Amino acid sequence: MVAYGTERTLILKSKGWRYNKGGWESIFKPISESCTDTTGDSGSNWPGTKDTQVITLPIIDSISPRPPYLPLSVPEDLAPRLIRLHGDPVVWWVGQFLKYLLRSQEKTAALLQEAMSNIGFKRPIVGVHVRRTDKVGTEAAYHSIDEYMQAVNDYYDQLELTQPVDKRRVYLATDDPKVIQEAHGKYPDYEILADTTVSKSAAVSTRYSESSLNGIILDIHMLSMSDFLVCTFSSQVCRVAYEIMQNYYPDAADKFRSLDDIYYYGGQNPHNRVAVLSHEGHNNGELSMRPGDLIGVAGNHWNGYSKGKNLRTKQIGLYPSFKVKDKVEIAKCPTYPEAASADKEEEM
Ligand SMILES: Nc1nc2c(ncn2[C@@H]2O[C@H](COP(=O)(O)OP(=O)(O)OP(=O)(O)O)[C@@H](O)[C@H]2O)c(=O)[nH]1
Ligand SMILES: [Mg+2]
Repeated sequence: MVAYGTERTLILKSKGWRYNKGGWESIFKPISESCTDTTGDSGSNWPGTKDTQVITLPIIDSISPRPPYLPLSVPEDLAPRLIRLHGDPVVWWVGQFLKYLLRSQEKTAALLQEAMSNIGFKRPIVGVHVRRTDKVGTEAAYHSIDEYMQAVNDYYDQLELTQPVDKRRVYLATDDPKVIQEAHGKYPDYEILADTTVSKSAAVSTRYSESSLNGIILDIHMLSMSDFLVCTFSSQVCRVAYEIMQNYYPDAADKFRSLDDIYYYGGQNPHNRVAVLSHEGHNNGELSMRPGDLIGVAGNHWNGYSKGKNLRTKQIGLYPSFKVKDKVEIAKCPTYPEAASADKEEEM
């Protein structure tokens, strides 16, 4: 996104990465075929100047100063159409970058193809991601398999109102193989597709190996190909599947149920909502607001209430989720007219 915002070429320094020493190109197509070298006449750390040839960018959390086009922003030229057509424009926008970045090398494409047919991937299917091991108790709370399956059940109950469902099918991805065993035992009426070998290899002690990397790539692919996602958005694994999913539908903003966080982009700029209806807090821990107030997002309790901070009054509290709408952040970006005219020529 910074490359897009500054009209620069992105060079990804991925050699020696913990998940794959060989680097990005052993799995995905290179980001550029021709511009791969970071040597140049001048270089500096972000932000540099317009004339600096090579700029080194840290991870998103450390980028300072913060350019306006970092997530959750969408580019100004696309914003009006995106806001009209998509339930969460920024997720679509992030998905566009993933669509380009995650172009598989032939070997990777073959792996995905083969795994899908081997496991019998078939619709309808709900992708369930159960994140355990290092995550639970440190970065996220524990959720039982029953909570996930309740959400799966709700999805299929609703689907059955509009079409017959031959089989309630689930693709289960998890870093804990015990979850697969438990799900098979407790939910015999469901067709549960899962790969215990992949799950075993996701153990913290083996996850930084080649076969485990293939496993997580596979799981994310299957999750993204599902009709609906049930997971915890506190995990990047499910958020990235949700982002990729946006490439397969005009608007897949509502095709998920998260048991914890709302969608976020790790390291994002502040996320605000705008009050559309007023609310009186009445001293019961609820937030007071007037239409037009900006509400800083603190989370959704998924019971009709969300938590936030009224940026006008500084009050923090719960408010009925339906009384606000998302504030879509819009950033000025280059519009790449030369790319649009190249498209036209191709069409002719
Ligand atoms: N195969 C597989 N591996 C998983 C799954 N969930 C988690 N993992 C493993 O756990 C790792 C989690 O990634 P981290 O390195 O912690 O990356 P992160 O971006 O912090 O992701 P989260 O911790 O999930 O938010 C993945 O890369 C996998 O190795 C899963 O459903 N299937
Ligand atoms: Mg992690």
